[in-house]
Amino acid sequence: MKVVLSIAGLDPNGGAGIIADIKAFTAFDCFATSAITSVTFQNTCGVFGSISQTADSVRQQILPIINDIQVSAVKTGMLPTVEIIEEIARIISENKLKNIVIDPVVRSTSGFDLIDNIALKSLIEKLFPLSDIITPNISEAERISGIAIERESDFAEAAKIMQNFGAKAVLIKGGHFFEVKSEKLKVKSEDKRAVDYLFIGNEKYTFEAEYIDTKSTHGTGCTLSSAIAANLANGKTLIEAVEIAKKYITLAIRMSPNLGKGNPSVNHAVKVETQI
Ligand code: PXL
Repeated sequence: MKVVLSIAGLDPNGGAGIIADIKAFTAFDCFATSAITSVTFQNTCGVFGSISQTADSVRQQILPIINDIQVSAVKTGMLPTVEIIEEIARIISENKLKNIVIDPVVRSTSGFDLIDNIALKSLIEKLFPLSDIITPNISEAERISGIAIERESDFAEAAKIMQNFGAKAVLIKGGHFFEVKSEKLKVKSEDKRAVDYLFIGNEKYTFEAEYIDTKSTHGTGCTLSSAIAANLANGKTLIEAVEIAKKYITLAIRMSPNLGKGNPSVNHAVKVETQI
């Protein structure tokens, strides 16, 4: 059984952050381990605050795990401070950890800043060069690259900038893009597609799925990046891992238990076929 480590924030409401990651790892038969970077206070209606851990606390959570068992993949989520980011970069390098999935979490759907600008700069400089893949959504890709993503060619331009920051591969989750674009073009709801673009070197791979018209999307980003990490741990190639993770997140959204008055969480426990 492969071990995956999530280094992320705690969303006690169970939809995003570490709890989402643990459930996603488990859905792919991986053994979940975790280190908490921040305790957030939230429900499906919003994020009301957070208290960050120190770099020392994060290190003291991670080292006993990696000194004891072999970790096959690492996923990072909410990394709120420069000191935590620098510590994680040091731990990844010194211990030669493999299959590094960086979800550059910037802001919650409800508009709460999960990282400040100085920490984001450090995340780009210190962690992108250590990553096997980064998984920004459109607004994260725009903030990191400085490119306004308004048409399809903008994805490649933004990805190139992020690759130049050191990311080996870039997955830009474009579901929102088609939502916005289709508003403008007045595309019927059933014609919308949820499209993600993966850039590796000069190659672009497109992953399409049905667009599910729902507000039950809390935890989508965390869950997708964790599914990629779990599949890398299980020996899938990056392209296979993204393809399986995309199928999984589509089903997880469709099967949401619809709990809560705001944006209900996805259902991380769904199972998908992993034979490609
Ligand atoms: O989806 C981004 C995210 C990541 N990590 C934690 C969060 C959120 C959004 O709310 O709370 C802990």
